[in-house]
Amino acid sequence: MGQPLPATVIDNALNYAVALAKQGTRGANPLVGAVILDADASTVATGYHRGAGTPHAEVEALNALATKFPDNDRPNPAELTMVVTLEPCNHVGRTGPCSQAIIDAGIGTVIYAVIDPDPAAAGGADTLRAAGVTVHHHSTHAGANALNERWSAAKRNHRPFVSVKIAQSLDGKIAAADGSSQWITGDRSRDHAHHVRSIVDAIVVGTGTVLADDPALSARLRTRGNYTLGGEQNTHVLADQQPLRVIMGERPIETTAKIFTEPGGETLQLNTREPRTVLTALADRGVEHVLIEGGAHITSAFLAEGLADEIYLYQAPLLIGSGTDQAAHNSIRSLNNQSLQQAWDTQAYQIEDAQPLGPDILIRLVPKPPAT
Ligand code: AOF
Ligand code: ZN
Repeated sequence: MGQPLPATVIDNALNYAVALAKQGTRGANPLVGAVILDADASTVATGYHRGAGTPHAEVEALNALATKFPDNDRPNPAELTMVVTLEPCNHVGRTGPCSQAIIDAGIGTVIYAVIDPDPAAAGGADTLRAAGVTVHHHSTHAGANALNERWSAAKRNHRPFVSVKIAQSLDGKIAAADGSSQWITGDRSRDHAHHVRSIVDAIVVGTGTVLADDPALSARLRTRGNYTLGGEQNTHVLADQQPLRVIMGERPIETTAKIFTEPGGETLQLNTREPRTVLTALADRGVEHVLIEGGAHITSAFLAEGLADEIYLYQAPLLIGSGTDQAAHNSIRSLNNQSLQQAWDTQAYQIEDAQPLGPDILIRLVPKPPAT
């Protein structure tokens, strides 16, 4: 084995791996990037995890390595170092385990930045060491540590990762004074939203939305593939898997509602309006990723409790205005911030990505981490 790589080389490789990771889709799984370096510290292969249900970053990087070099001209794997933002997993989930794939490939050294917080997947570093791989935990990379803070917190707190969808007019309305709400955003936005439905485990709405809109809450993709969920084209679709349909709230819903009669996932009514109670109940059922689809009171309740891990904001180029009730049909209600300072302290977000969708624009936001 050669000399250990200098810390600056590892930091640079992790910078690259973090940038790659950000091209993935947030959700049930963390964002993960992997870079393979040769003995001269040159990058020979890279990979990142696109999202739950797709190969892990390490496997993508190993596949890229195998593709790049013909069998008879492959670098000695014992001299290669894999630098990865997250500890390689040790379990068979939807895929995996990465620890075994790395051992099978004969990689000599693995450097990882963050310990896997998921008890089901943890332990990869020990498995690698036991198989004779040199393993270092490089814990000081700020970018890698920040990458999945929200996902890690969700895992630690036994709750699903929470995505919130808001489709609104320029003036932040989700319906007009007469109650009409279909349609504010265009076809491309609605297709995209169906794609998001296809990658989550559950969709949550309030009884008010069911009574007002009578949604089917299924994932219906008119066009498949070519959707940008992360930074680049991400074509994975968990197509045949329909999300669980969850109604929260106590108002009775007729059995003739589309949520019960239209094809889709199982429908569950939880007689509570408390976001944490709903999330715990869903985690107990194995739900790892939920999409909150409104209405305004439900969305606001999740936002108010700091439970939105990411927001999909579909913004239409339309001014709706209001009737006599200025606050009617606002996309967000009842956050009760009394000052701008309080809003900045509790409800500040940062843009991860923005893309035009026909006449609309989709903005993906994540909570701004508290200043350190
Ligand atoms: C890795 N590399 O790129 C990712 C990891 O259901 P699975 O098979 O996709 O496993 C999901 C779990 O694996 C997830 O909760 C997290 O602990 C880990 N994610 N691990 O080695 C990756 N995405
Ligand atoms: Zn893995």
